[in-house]
Amino acid sequence: KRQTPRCVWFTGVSGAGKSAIANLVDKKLHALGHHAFVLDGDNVRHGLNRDLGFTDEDRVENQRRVAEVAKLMTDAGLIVLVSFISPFRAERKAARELFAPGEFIEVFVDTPLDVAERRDVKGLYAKARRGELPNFTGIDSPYQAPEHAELVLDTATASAQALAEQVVACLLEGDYE
Ligand code: GGZ
Repeated sequence: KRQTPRCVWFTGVSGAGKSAIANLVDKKLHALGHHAFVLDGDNVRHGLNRDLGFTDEDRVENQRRVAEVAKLMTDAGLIVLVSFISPFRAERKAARELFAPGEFIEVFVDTPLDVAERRDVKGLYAKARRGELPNFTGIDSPYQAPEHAELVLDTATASAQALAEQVVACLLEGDYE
């Protein structure tokens, strides 16, 4: 079985469900014998990018480094699952341009801001509303939704499991022909 290296780039607001879906995709890929890896804030922002915060400038640099790491990982043959808010269109485009056509799959985890804020699993939106978390995405920092994502996941109508299946099907398309 041949594995096609790919960069699957999840984007969406805080609490959209990006990491939950990325981790399910990771599990499913491993079960199918593929070698995948999740890059997210938990394993990047505490180490490689611990000098970066949430100003526009720092987010741009965060995206740039993550894209370069993802490129190295696909060069090593992996399927990389990138899970960051990545709020800026220009930086997502710059990431895409590092990869060969078809290698980069942008996945918009399309949870409306009001839904994410109502869930507020980590209480971060409430904090941001109180002014305790400056530059919070959707509150006082922009989120630019993708216009040409390969996949748009509607988290209102499908379970994380079903959405993860959809991602796996999309990214393995052609691999078993
Ligand atoms: C947005 C913030 C902020 C601010 C801390 N704005 O829901 P989470 O907690 O686990 O995911 C969010 C994460 C966003 O980091 P990213 O590296 O994905 O952002 S970006 O791609 O824009 O660089 C949230 C937490 O960090 N967090 N402060 N001000 N999210």
